[in-house]
Formats: sequence, C-alpha cells, structure tokens
Amino acid sequence: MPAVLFNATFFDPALWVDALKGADPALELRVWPEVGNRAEIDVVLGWGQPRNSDKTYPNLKLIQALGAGVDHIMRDPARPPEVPVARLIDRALTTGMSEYVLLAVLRYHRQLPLFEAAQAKAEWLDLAAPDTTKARVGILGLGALGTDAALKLSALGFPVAGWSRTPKAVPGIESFHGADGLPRFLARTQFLVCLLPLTPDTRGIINATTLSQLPAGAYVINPGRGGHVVDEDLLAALDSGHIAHATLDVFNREPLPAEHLYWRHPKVTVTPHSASVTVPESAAPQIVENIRRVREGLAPHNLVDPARGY
Ligand code: NDP
Ligand code: OXD
Repeated sequence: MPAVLFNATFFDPALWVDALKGADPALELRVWPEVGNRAEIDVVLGWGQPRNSDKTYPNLKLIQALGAGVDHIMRDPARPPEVPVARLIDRALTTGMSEYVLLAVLRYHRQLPLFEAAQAKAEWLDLAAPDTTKARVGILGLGALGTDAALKLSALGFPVAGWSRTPKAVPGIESFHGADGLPRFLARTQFLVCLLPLTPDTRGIINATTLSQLPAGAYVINPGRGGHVVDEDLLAALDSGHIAHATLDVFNREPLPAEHLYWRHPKVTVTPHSASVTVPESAAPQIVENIRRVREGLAPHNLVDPARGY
C-alpha cells in the first residue's frame, strides 16, 4: 500500500496529521522516523528533512515542500533528481507574509522606532507627516508572495516597484527585471523588501554594492532567506547610517546565535523566521490533491524547476 512520509523537523507533526487526515481520511501517513517499509513511501512531505534521506525510498514520486521556499531541498546533493519537487502557494501563507511586509513598511513609514525611542525618554516628539505618495517601496521577487504584498501596499497609496527575472505586468506596479534593471530599481527604492527564493543567482544579493545603490536612509526588510544578505555588509551600512534600519526574519544561521550582533543592534529588528508560517488546515487540501495527481501519473501543481532552483 503506498504511504506518505511526513519528514519535517520544523513543524509539529500532530497538527499536520490532523489536517491531512481531515483532507483525506484514507491517507496512509507515517511520521519520520517511523518509516516502515521504505518501498511503500511514494510521497515525502518535507521541510528541513535530513540530507540524503529522500534517496532511500525506491518508489518515490514526489517531494512536497511544506512551505513556499525549497532551497533546503534543492541544495541536498543527494536529492533524487528524477523525483519532482512541489512547493506551496497558499492563501494563508500569502496573507501572513503580506501582513508582515505591511507591518514593517508602515512601522518605518510612520516612524514608529523614533516614537518608541522618544517615549523611553518621555519626550513629546513633533515630526512632519510622512507623504505616502513619495514613500517608494521596492520588492525583490514579484512572485506569489511579492505580488500580493505589492498590490496591498499599492492599494494603500505607496508607489511600488518589483524586480524579477522576467518582466511583469502587474497593474499599478512598476516592473524592473534582470541584472540590468537592478541598479535602477534600487536607486528609486526607499523601502527594500526581499521576497526572492534563495538560489545560486540570488545568494548574497543584498551586499555592499547593492546597498550602496539604495538612496541614503533606506530601509531593508528581509523575510526571504538569510543567505540573501551578506551580514557584514549590512552591518557596515547600518553603522555608517546609509541604511536607516533593517527588519530581518531569516538568517544565515538559524536559530540566530545568541552572540550575533543583530540581536542587540539598535537599528535592527529581529523576528525568528516567523514572517509567515504554513497553516496546516489551509495547505492540506492542495497537498492531498498533489498526492492524488502523482499517483494518477499527473504532474503535481506548483512544480519547482530544478534548473532555476525555485
Ligand atoms: P515565487 O517563486 O512565486 O517568486 C519568486 C520571484 O523571485 C519571482 O518573481 C522570480 O522571478 C524572482 N526571482 C527568482 N530568481 C531571480 C533572479 N535571479 N533575479 C530576479 N528575480 C528572481 O516565490 P514566492 O513568492 O512564493 O516565495 C518567495 C520566497 O519567500 C520563498 O522562496 C522563501 O524563501 C520566502 N519565504 C519566507 C517565509 C518566511 O516566513 N520568512 C515564508 C514563505 C516564503 P520570475 O517570476 O521572473 O521567475
Ligand atoms: C517558507 C518559509 O518558505 O516558511 O514557506 O520560510
């Protein structure tokens, strides 16, 4: 009997078992390390699964990521290359991410860090009203998450641009693309949001050069992946004052080590990779649908292109 293996170290299996069984009560679901007969495993539901593990199931038909990003799966050198990898595009995940991005942009736009610092000194701070029509937001990555955040910011009146690999036609959103478009995109961006996937092409994209191409006093918001940021370069740009403040959700090492400078930096807000976390009940129906599809010989939805890495 074919079986699905839940192998996601990041998530509580009990919540997922309930949600998946709710979506398909007949599902034969096993939770790692209780694998049983390896030949019966045809789908792995993965997130941070141990390296080399996926190659040990001889009848594997699908590696289904339990999140939007698949960098951890794609960089496993022992991932069986013939097995398709699918990711999630999910309403709750998208809504959560847009909330995070809006929260960070609005916090900076409405100068909350300054008011918080003033409150600590019982100081009545009188600041000029910010002009939303001049607060230019730039989103690196105009995919499922970047597009939703862009449209919501645009609906609030922010001038929004996106940067992607290929040109986009999203109503009201200025599109920049490719290496040539990046410096122009950065030069017009006061609030930089990174929602790129982590691939060999995007690793270290927030570095001394790109940061210097942002206008002085720009803000950096990174809920993409820690590997997008060259930490020493961001810290130097914060310390020089070129970058006013950064909100970081993801890090080169997670959990962020207690001794890392980000924790105590006065110009950094740290959140613990929690910008948007998959809600099992929301994602379970599409996962069950993908399991059905691969068992019927169909391609799964939201397939990852191994050549692009996302
Ligand atoms: P998508 O695949 O839908 O979108 C990716 C976007 O990035 C696309 O617009 C793509 O361009 C662009 N892109 C990829 N490579 C390049 C490149 N080399 N140059 C320029 N643009 C590029 O991804 P999602 O929007 O669903 O997710 C984005 C990322 O968000 C995830 O990979 C994950 O890392 C992160 N994430 C973080 C979470 C958190 O809690 N912190 C939660 C969920 C996701 P094109 O469309 O032209 O191909
Ligand atoms: C994701 C994440 O990629 O939670 O979904 O980071």
